[in-house]
Order: sequence, then structure tokens, then C-alpha cells
Amino acid sequence: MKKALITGITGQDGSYLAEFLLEKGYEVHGIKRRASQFNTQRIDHLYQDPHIEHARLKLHYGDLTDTSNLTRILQEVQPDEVYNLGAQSHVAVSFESPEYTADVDAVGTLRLLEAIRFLGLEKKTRFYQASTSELYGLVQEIPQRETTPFHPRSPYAVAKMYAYWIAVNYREAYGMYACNGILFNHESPRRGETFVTRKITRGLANIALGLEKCLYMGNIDSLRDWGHAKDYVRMQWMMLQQDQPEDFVIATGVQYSVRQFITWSAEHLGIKLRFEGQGVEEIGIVESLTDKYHALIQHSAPSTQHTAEGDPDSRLPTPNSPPLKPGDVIVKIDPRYFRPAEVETLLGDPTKAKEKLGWVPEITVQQMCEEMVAADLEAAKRHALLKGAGFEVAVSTER
Ligand code: NDP
Ligand code: GDR
Repeated sequence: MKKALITGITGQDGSYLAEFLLEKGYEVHGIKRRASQFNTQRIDHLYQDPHIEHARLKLHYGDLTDTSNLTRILQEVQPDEVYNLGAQSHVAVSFESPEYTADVDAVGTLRLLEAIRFLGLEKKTRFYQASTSELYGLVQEIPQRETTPFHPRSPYAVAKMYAYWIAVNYREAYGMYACNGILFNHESPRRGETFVTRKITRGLANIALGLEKCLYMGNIDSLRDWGHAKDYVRMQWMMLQQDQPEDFVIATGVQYSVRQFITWSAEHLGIKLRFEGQGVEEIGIVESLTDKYHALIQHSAPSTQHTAEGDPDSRLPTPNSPPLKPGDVIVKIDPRYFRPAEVETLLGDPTKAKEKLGWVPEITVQQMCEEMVAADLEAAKRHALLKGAGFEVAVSTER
């Protein structure tokens, strides 16, 4: 049975990759960080009681900043494949924590590679590095391919550039099977709540049900090449199954704006939006509400009708007037979300992956948007029902 070790198993990609590798029959080991609260929600459905024999998912406490811990886990597991997905992965946050980002994303990658070499595993263990389209930053060529020069635009991207080259260096210097997947943005219902797509689908679902009033956005002119995380983790595995290690761009080859993603998300909720104004004055206004919207709020909007305190009926949800009406402003620009240096446009060319590996993305960005809105709507309905029944529900708006 093949053994894989995944750093970042509790993240979006880690959870889909663990699922994929378990289905392929792997024994999957993951590194999770110690936190003051449970942090394994994305992989709880895969959990196997470690007390039972032959459990194929095993979690180890660890951190990419801790060399001795990484060495011990690698020695214990002796993996055939290592997927280095762990990272401080938020671009905007990297401007606030640049040194930590470098420690985890850049030096963390070196720590792992050096531990593999130190343990004499460099000929056994194949290594996947989660590289990123952010390396292209200020783009030098459209679309971006494996040969396009890099120009990183954030502490995150600079750290990932070190990680990219150290993986190449260990391949060239020690003959390690090490590959970079240069992945363009990929999303899913498991995407972290502060990345733009999820912020939009979650925020608009909450607004549709009256749990929040307005979505505050940064640069909505930004253009991205968005794919589905499920398609992209399949490719991560494919890259480690070749005869020779190589680096690949993984992208859809299609690009849309953040504003377009907001419009699609609203449409899935039955809200027709129009944008007015320019720059920081730009706003998104409800133009009209379709039957879809009226149907969805029928039994899910929080009650505003209150009966006497202590009356048990007051805790039951009651029919409500729609939280939204045409003319409501539900999107505003807040410069707080602008970045000190922005990556305005990214568009990938996945030709090499298609030709050499036969990889093609199966889920379109529109299908993915619909899936994300549906998932966030379900969560919002649960909140709204609780609220309507009189329970305190805090909808975190931390961005
Ligand atoms: P997430 O932010 O969802 O997951 C990051 C993972 O890394 C989490 O499991 C997190 O743990 C873990 N982690 C963070 N800091 C440390 C640390 N110090 N030590 C160990 N683990 C740590 O990212 P994604 O799943 O979206 O992305 C996976 C990888 O791919 C990342 O390296 C990202 O930079 C890269 N990437 C992502 C793209 C995307 O569009 N999603 C595109 C290109 C590259 P915890 O759960 O405890 O926070
Ligand atoms: P990105 O993803 O920076 O591309 O990095 P993110 O979703 O954060 O931003 C995409 C674009 O949207 C603009 N934007 C906003 N972004 C956020 N988060 N919040 C906002 O309110 C907002 N308004 C506009 C951004 O300015 C940006 O242009 C992601 C991460 O997963 C990285 O780890 C990965 O390497 C790259 O994708 C590829």
C-alpha cells in the first residue's frame, strides 16, 4: 500500500486530496496544527478511529516551522509521496505577517526537503510543491505558461518563489523527484471564508436571508482564472505518477472579473444586481427579485414577528416579509480590502498539462459558483431558522 504525507491536510486542497488518495487505496498521513479549538472540520467525514486496525487516515501534530517535528514524522511514516500544501496562503494577510509567511511558505518547504534528504529518502520519496500563479504577479506574458518569467507582488508570492526554486534545486542537485504545480486560483464550498469567491457566496447568501446587510469588497475589477479544487488535486497526484519530474501550469484558460462572480452568485439567489458608480464609489444595487428569490426566503428568513416573552410560540419561525427589495444597496467598495500591490490579471495556459498528462478540468467556473452558493445558502438557512426560533446567532463578518 502506498503511503502519502500531506502538509495542510486540514485546508481546502488537503481535504480533497486526502479523499482522492484514500479512494485510490493509499494510507494517508496528514500534519495538523495544534489549535485551541477543533480545526479538522474539512476532514471530519474522513476520520477513522485510530483504535481500529488498518485505519488508513492518520493525523500527526506538527508545524512547518518546526524542523525536528517534520523530521520525526517523515522518519516514522517513510512516505512514498509528500504533498506540501501547508502554507499561510492568504495574499492580503502576507502583507501583515510577511516574516511568518516567509518562515512557513519558503523555509518550511526547505525544512521538508532537507529532512527528506537527511533521512536518506531522496530516492524513495516523491515531492509535490504547491506553487502558485501569484508567482507571475505583474504579468510578463498573456496567457501565463511554464516558461513565463516571474514577478511576484506580495510577501506570499515572494516566499512561494523561494519554495518553487528550492524544489527545482533539490531536483537538480540531488536527483529528487520534486515537482511544482503552478496552480491558478481554485475554489469550492470548502474554500476559506476570507478568499474572494467564498466571501461573495457566503456574504450574498446571508444577505438574501436578512442575516447581513451589505458585502464590502476590494478591487472588483481584478481578473482571475478560477477552477474547481477537486479537478486540481487530481492533477497534483498525476504529476507525481510520471517517469520524470516536471513542473506544470494548472488552469482553465478562461478568465473572469470579481464583479462577474458577484453577479453570477446573486443570480443563483434570484437577485438581479446592477452596478453603478466608479472606483470606491461603485455600488451594487438590487435591480429586481425573481420568483426564485421569493421561493427561497419563504420558510427560511428570520422572523421579525415577536410574541410575548416566555410564549413558546415566539421561538418558532414565522413567515416573514422579504429582507430585500429593489433599490437596496448590497455591495459597496471598502478600500480596506485593497492590497499594497495588486495582481490585476491572471490567465493560465494549461496546454502542457493537457498534452503530457491528458488532464482537463471537468467543472466550469459557473457550475462551481452554483455549487458554492447552494452550500452557503444551506448554511444561511440553518442560521436563519435558529435566529427565527429565538436563538442568538452570530454570523462572523471577519474578512
Ligand atoms: P488553505 O489556506 O485552505 O490551507 C492551508 C493549510 O496549511 C491548512 O491546513 C493550514 O492549517 C495549513 N498551515 C498553515 N500554516 C501552517 C504551518 N505553519 N504549519 C503547518 N501547516 C500550516 O489553502 P488551500 O488548500 O487553498 O491551498 C493549498 C496550498 O496550495 C497552499 O500552499 C496555497 O498557498 C497553495 N495554492 C492555493 C491555490 C488556491 O487557489 N487555493 C492556488 C495556488 C496555490 P490550518 O487549517 O490549521 O489553518
Ligand atoms: P488571491 O485570492 O489573492 O488570488 O490568492 P483572493 O480570493 O484572496 O483574491 C482574488 C482577487 O480578488 C480581489 N478582491 C478581494 N479579495 C479578497 N480576499 N477579499 C475581498 O474583499 C476582495 N475584493 C477584491 C483581490 O484583490 C484579488 O485580486 C489565492 C490564494 O488561494 C493563494 O494562496 C493562491 O496562491 C492564489 O489564489 C493563486
